[in-house]
Parts: sequence; structure tokens; C-alpha cells
Amino acid sequence: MKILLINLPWESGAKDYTTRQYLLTAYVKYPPLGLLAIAAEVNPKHSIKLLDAMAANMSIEDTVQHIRSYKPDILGISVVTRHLYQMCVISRRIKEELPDTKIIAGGPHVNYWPEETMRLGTLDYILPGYGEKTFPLLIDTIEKGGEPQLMKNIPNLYYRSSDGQIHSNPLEKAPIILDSLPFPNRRFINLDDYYSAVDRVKTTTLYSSRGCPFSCIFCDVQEKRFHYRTAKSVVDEFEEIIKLGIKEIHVFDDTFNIRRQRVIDICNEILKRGIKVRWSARARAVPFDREMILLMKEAGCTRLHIGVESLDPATLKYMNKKQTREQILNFFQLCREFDMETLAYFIIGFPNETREYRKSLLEEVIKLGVTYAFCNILSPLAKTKYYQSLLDDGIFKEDYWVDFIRNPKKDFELPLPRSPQLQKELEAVADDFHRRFCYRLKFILREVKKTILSPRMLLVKAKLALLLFSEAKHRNGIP
Ligand code: B12
Ligand code: SF4
Repeated sequence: MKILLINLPWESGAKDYTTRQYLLTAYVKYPPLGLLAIAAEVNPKHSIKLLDAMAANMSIEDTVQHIRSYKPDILGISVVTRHLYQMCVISRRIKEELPDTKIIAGGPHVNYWPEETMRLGTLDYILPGYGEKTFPLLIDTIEKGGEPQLMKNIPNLYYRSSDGQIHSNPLEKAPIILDSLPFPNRRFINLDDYYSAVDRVKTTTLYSSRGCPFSCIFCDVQEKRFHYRTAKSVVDEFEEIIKLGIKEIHVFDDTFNIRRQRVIDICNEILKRGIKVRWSARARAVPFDREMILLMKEAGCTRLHIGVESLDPATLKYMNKKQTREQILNFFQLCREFDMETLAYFIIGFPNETREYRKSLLEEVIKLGVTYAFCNILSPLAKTKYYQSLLDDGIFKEDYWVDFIRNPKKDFELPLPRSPQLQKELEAVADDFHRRFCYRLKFILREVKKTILSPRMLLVKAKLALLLFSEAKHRNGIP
């Protein structure tokens, strides 16, 4: 059978104001690990192709044309909530034009809203949860004729019986230790198509764990159990990736260092095998200590990403970050001491945050010695405590996300949770933050030095710098 897996295009997706729109596509293009993971154990007798319409900057129409000319027997779509409209348009068009193609959706949106997604009526199957084992099972069952009674044996599956009724099979909990899952199969993509603006050389991502037990009020990572690979499995994947010619690995976990001992074990395993590769990870400020950073450094870790969010103690408390200002300062102190690069994310726009705080933020960030910094704007994402608080307090009169999820609209935009003037001010602060952070002589010289041997990465960085400049020209400074 011909299977086509797609990552949806950006066009007409729901807008939010978390990250400034012009930065979204310029900064990062990373591989769709979810699609690569579900493809890994599909019987090799089937032909699988992957279309990353987002990375290829394709339009909805281009994507439909591509699917139509490929004529797959099975179309698998990975869906995030913000791309639900694109999913509906594309799957409806394919149902009309290729009625024999079976369409299956999975991914973060489907995991959160399976019933509602099935009710949209454009899909044959919905497969929430981890798809590594269930997707190949569904393919085999469809190949055998796809009778509804056979579908009963596929965990998590939503399907229709012959009378059109929706059925769902019981949800199977994913294992806590993920070593039995295959590694994402990276041969379905061209690794050269992916990069981030902070890379120096050819890089790719891996996940060593999934889920985060914390409950920051703005965050929609719903997977609250921490699932992880053991050190052996993580380092096996490092070795597999190195064989693909990759020189730098970015561990894209929700939070890499939740378990201190696992971090230590991974570093020791890298050292034991004598692996020489640069790597980076997404971390929290706790647990973090001298022994840990020393070992990480020895094992090749060169950069840590951290969601600082705020440097104001009251705001940190309000957002339930479970990370104090002191712990954050200690994190950066250790990173400076051990010459570990950092990429820090900040969020502005929390209630009670003062204008003075925002004005002094950039200066504080520079003092901390942060290597790269992002300033986002607080936005009420679906299923977050922050969004719920806006509903509870009557600031939002309707459940706009639920309306969108039941009836996805083109270019959907949530109403602002604050005055338009304040929103404008926050946008100006974020733009000014990025521009002034990047337009420092020290920063520019360091970036050029780091990337001088990679014309491709120099070009990515130059494009980003131009973008920051042209955006700044549209503004007259912070109101
Ligand atoms: C890596 C990552 C990225 C990377 C790569 C994105 C990509 N295409 O994969 C980058 C930085 C580019 C990115 C961008 C964005 N991301 Co992102 N990202 C992540 C992150 C941290 C890890 C995803 C991952 O690789 N997991 C490991 C893989 C193996 O798991 P998985 O993707 O969930 O896939 C499994 C299942 O979901 C399922 N599955 C997935 N697809 C399919 C398809 C089928 C047919 C089937 C059957 C099953 C299936 O099986 C897979 C294997 O178990 C998650 C957080 C998280 N923990 O999920 C956020 C997350 C997915 N991103 C999110 C968002 C919002 C975005 C953006 C829209 C942000 C923005 N404004 O630009 C964009 C658009 C992304 C897009 N269209 O894919 C949200 C989605 C929330 C939601 N409700 O939908 C998440 C959950 C983070 C969050 N809470 O905010 N992201
Ligand atoms: S922001 Fe980070 S620490 Fe907080 S819940 Fe989300 S993933 Fe976990």
C-alpha cells in the first residue's frame, strides 16, 4: 500500500500572540519526530513517503495537489490544535477527490480532543496516544479489508461502524520506560532541510523523555506523567544519529533534567562509549548543580535551553513555575562558570507585571550572561489554567477554543485578554528586546565566529538579523 504522512502547512492556521509571527518560521525548522516515529515499524513492504508541508513552506493548495498526484491508499496527518483548519480543508478535499484514500489523524490535538476531531466528519480514523505500535497495526488491518469488527483490536482507535456510528477502543496507557519504542526513522526526511538559528553545524533533534509533571498555568503540555528512555537507549540513538553524518544533537524533551540520576547516567554512558558529539537539551533550573553541569560539559553538552519565563518572584509564584528567582540566578551562575551556552525563554504580559519590570528585563538578561534569549507574550492556550481563569473571571464570555475545535475557522484569532494598548506595548517590548539583544557587537562577533565555517548557517542568521531590523523599522520604540 502507498502511505503518505503529512505535517500540515502554516497557511490559515490559528494565530496566537505567544511568539511574534515574523519569528515563527525564521528561527527554527525541526523534523516531525512524531511522523518519523509512527513510520518506524510499519511493514517495509508498504511504501511510505513523508511530506513536511510546513518545513517546505507549502500552501494548502500545494499540499492538496501533492497528495492528489501521489494518490496514497492511506493518508496519515499529524495535527496540532492551531493547524486544525488546514487539517479539515485538506482532508475534506481529499475525501472528495480521492474517495478510496483512508485518512487517519493523530498527534497532540487528537490526543487532547479525540471525540471532537472525529466528529468533524472529514476523517476515517483517529488514533490518539503513542502511535509507534498502533499505527502499523491499523495499516495491517486496513490492508486486510478494514472491517469494523477487526478495528476492535486496535487500542485507542476511533472508527465508524457500517451505520456511521462513532466507536472508540479503550485507551492504553503508554509505558513509563520507552525503550521498547522504535527510534524515529530519519531516513524518511532530508536532514539538510532542518535547522535552527542557534546551530553551528548539521544538527538534528531527538527526544529522550516525554511529558512534564509540572503545571505552569500558561503551558498546554498535557502529558503529566514523565515517560523516558534509559541511558542505554538514549545513547544508542545518539550513535545511530552520528552515523547519519550529524555533528550536533538537540534533545528536545519537555524537560530533560527532571530526574537528576538519569542525566548523570546518560552523561556517564556517553563518556563510557567515548562518543564525541556536541549536544544540547531543554532543562529547568532545578534540579541543577555543580556535579551535574561538570559531567554534562565533559559529555559534550554545549547548550542548555531554559524556560525562565520571569525574573520577578511574585510572577514566578503566580504562574506556578516551581522555580525561584534564586534557583534561576544559580543556574546562570553555573552556566557562566562552566562556559555552557544558554537559550532562555521569557514571557511578558502576566497580570500585575509592571512596566518597570519590562523596561529593565533586557538589561537583567544581558547581565545574566544569557547566550540567546526569546521574549514571548502570555497567550491563553487551550486547556491551560490561564485560559480557564479568563473564563472563570468572565474576561472571556465564551469558550472560544471549544468553538474553534468544533468548527475550525480560517485564520482563527482569540480575542485579546488585555487592552489593545497594552498588547501593542507588549509587542513593542518583545520586538525591542530581540533587536537590542541581537544587535550587540559582542553578540554579532560571537555568532559570526561560531558559524564562519558554515555558509548555510551564516545565511540563516543573516536572514533573521535582517528580519529583526525590518520589523524594528515599523516601530517607533516602546510606547
Ligand atoms: C519538537 C516540537 C516542535 C518542533 C518540531 C515540530 C514537529 N513538526 O514535530 C518545532 C519547534 C518546529 C515545533 C513547532 C510547533 N509546535 Co511544537 N512541540 C514540539 C514538542 C516539544 C515535542 C514534539 C515531539 O517531537 N515529540 C516526540 C514525538 C515522538 O511525539 P509526538 O509528536 O506527540 O507524536 C506521537 C503521537 O502524538 C502520535 N502521532 C503524532 N502524529 C501522528 C500522526 C498520525 C497519523 C498518528 C496515527 C499518530 C501520530 O504518535 C507519535 C509517536 O508516539 C511538543 C511537546 C510535546 N511533548 O509533545 C511541542 C508541541 C507539539 N508543539 C506545539 C505547538 C503549538 C507548536 C507550534 C504550533 C508552535 C508555534 N506557534 O509555532 C509549531 C507548529 C508545529 C507543527 N505543525 O508540527 C504544541 C501543540 C499543542 C496542541 N494542542 O496542539 C506542543 C504539544 C507543545 C505545547 N504544549 O505547546 N514544535
Ligand atoms: S512550562 Fe515547562 S515546566 Fe512548566 S509545565 Fe510546561 S513543560 Fe513543564
